Amino acid sequence: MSPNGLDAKTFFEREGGITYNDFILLPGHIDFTLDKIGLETNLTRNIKIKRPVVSSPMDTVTESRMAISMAMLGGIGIIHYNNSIEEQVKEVRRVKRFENGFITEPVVLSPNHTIRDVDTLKETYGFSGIPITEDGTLNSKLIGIVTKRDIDFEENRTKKLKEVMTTQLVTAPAGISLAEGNRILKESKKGKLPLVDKKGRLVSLMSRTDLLKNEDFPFASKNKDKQLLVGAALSTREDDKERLAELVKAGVDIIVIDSSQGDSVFQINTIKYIKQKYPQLDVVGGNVVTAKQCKSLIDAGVDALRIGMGSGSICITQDTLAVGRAQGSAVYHTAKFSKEYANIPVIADGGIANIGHIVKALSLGASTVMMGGLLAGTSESPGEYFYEGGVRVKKYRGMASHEAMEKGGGKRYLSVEDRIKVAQGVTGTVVDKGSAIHLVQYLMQSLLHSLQELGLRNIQELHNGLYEGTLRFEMRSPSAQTEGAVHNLYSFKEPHLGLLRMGR
Ligand code: CPR
Repeated sequence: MSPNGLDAKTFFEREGGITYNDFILLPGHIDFTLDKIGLETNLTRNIKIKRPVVSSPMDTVTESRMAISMAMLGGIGIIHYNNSIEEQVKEVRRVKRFENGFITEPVVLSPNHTIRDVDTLKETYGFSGIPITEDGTLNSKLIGIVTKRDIDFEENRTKKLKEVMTTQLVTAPAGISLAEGNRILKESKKGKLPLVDKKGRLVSLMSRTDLLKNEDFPFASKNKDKQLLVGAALSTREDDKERLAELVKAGVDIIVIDSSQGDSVFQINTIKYIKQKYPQLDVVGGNVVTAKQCKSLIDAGVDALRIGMGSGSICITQDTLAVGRAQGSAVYHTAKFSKEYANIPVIADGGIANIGHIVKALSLGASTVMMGGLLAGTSESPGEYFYEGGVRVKKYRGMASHEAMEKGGGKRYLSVEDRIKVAQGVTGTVVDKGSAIHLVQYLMQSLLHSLQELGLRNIQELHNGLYEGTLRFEMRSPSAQTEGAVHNLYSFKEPHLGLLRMGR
């Protein structure tokens, strides 16, 4: 065995069925500080993002809240399609309309609503400053605002809002910067700052309570109009052409064709259709795990490929169908082929169970990683928290679990017409992980440290090292894996989430 490990070619040609846990990267030489490291990468052939992370189109992972957080951090979220066209489009629109610090969908009332209406809203939303527009909708002329002070001591709750609202308003023109808005809010000493267009119509709102929460997001993924980037999943079914048209109208930036086995005539036809009808739209094909599958989809015109079959944490494909591939081998071979054949980036999808797996996926040639389970259970993932055995959890389920298919998720598997549906995933729970913003920031900081240990300044250098043979790999025996994990402890706390784990 070589004293300095093996180059990737030797390593992956010698062994098949390599998973992320089966290998370790050997350290490089450090001659720079952390601030010299960049994480910019190609999401697709045409779209670059500053952080190599993507949230999976699953109905317990990505709707607008997750997609907004991911894009703010420099990654991207893919909105799932286990819903109606209207619902999916609404989620895409929410991301496109989002502006940090601005409430783009404020609750609005009309002058003829009553104080009781405000009381009802307060019960549901728990806030008090409500803008009043001529007809009670957004984009109508702003004529007042009703705050707590206007209605607190009013005994007659049936009184119309026009009798109590404040009409001396401090407003600002829509389009101002966050910093400018914050300055006006502070100076005005008001709780809310309505933003209006040239005709005085309400466009959005800023809130004092959000002031402190407005963090700076220097890496945010945005298009030229400063809108956040967002992707959406699509099936290969004929009736999804209508869904596609609506998603395009809503401004979606990339389409991810969601299929467990991407190398099918259905997918090839869908890719060709999209590329011909919407040539400006980037399409991610998949999922694939072999070079041959990649070739089919690249020839059809994809702009990126999604890699993984059976490695997802909720997935039972490999046990059920005996088809798939260990994720390490899948990523290495597909990334190498796609780069050499057409310089198409690949997304390592599924099986990212810890921070190290992100580094490993990238070190095998992936340009980005897609995560489901790691992001499930954050406050931005869809679904409510509940307690299981005293632990606060959220539901996380496979898109072809029986439960998700019942809601319409059978689209991912070409078995929609089947009378008996074979599940390829399970429904489970994951622990409360707090905010995805903080979690992903932690993951990205770890990634910087990891690149530094490898002596590499960016993902491009990592890939160069991979293909030039300077990045060195070594197999981990089962006992090496035990040694590399926490061991000989009765219990311990995980560093980031602070979760108590039983020792090994
Ligand atoms: P984890 O990040 O949880 O390991 O894996 C998420 C990925 O699992 C998804 O992005 C998707 O590719 C895959 N996936 C989702 N539902 C699945 C079912 Cl039911 N079966 C197999 N794979 C699934």
